[in-house]
Amino acid sequence: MDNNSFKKDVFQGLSAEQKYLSSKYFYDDKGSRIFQEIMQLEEYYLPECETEILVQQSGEILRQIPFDELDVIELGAGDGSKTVVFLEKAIQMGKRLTYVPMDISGDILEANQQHVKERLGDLPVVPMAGDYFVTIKELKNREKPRLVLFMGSNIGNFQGEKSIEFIRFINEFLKPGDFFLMGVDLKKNPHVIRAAYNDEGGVTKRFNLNLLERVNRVLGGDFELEAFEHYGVYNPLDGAALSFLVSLEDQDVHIDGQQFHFEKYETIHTEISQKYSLKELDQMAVKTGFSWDRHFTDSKGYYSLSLFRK
Ligand code: AVJ
Repeated sequence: MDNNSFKKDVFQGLSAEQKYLSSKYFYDDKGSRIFQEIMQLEEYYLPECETEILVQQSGEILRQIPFDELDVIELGAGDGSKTVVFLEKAIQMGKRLTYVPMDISGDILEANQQHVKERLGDLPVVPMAGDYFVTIKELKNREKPRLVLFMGSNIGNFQGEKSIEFIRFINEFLKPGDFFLMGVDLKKNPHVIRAAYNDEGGVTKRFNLNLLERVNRVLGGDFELEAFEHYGVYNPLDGAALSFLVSLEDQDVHIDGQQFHFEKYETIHTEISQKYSLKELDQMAVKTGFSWDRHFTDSKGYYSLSLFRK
C-alpha cells in the first residue's frame, strides 16, 4: 500500500462531516495478526460456520458444477487454509483444477502456496499478487470454465450499492454457465452479532485502534490511543454491524502538519459488516445478472456459502 494514497484517504476521511476511515486499512502486518486472533475468538462465530459448511458440503456444492476441468479463482485468498478442504474434495471427485489465488499481499500468497503444496501436491497454482480489480482482467482470455470464490464474508465490507456493483463486476468477468461462490454472514439473533464485534477480551478493540496506530506509525500522526474507545453496534433494521472509534475528549490530532479537531464523543466510522437474509441474497443474484442460485448453510443457520450461476 503506498503511503500517498493512504495519507490522501486519511485526510479525506478525517475532514468529512461524519469522520470515517476505510476498513481496508486494518490489514497491515500488525492488523493482520490481530485479525488472526479475532478468528480464534469464541464470540467470532464466522470462521467456524464457514469451515463447517466446507467440510460437510463441499461435495454437494461441487455436484452443482458440471465441469471436469475449470479455473478456481479466489479473491482475497489469504493463506488458503480453508480453501484446501474444498479443492481437495474437487480433486477427489476427479475434477482437473487450476487454482488462482489472488491477494494484495505477496507474502500471504507464499504461505498459501505452502499450504496447497503440503495438502495437494501437484495441483497447478497460479498466484496473482495485487489488487484483484486489476489482476482479474489478465485472466480474460483463458478458455476454461470459471468458478470465482469470495469467502470469509468479505462482501459485508461493501456499503449498500457498492456490494451490488462488486458482484456485477464479477458477473461481467464470468462467461455464461460460470459460477460464483460467496461466503455470507446471515441475519440472526442481534445479540450474537453484537457480541462478535464486542469480544470480552478486547481483541476487536485493539483491531480497531490499530488504524490510529497505523496513522501514527506510517504518517507520523500523534493520536493518543487512550483518548479513543471502540464502539460496535448492530442495527436489525438494515442488518448493518458498524464499528466506530469514539473520541473521549475534546482534542486536536496532528498528522504531517495538518490539524484535525475532535469534539468530545465525536466518532470515526471505521467499518461496516453487512448481514443478509437468504431472500435478500436471491434478490441480489437477480439484480447482478445471475440466473440461478443456491445456498449452503451451517447447522445453526448463521452463515451461507451462496452459489450463483451466470
Ligand atoms: C474480514 C470483513 C469478514 O467484517 O466480520 C472482524 C472483519 N472486523 N471483526 C468482518 C472484522 C471486526 C470481518 N471481515
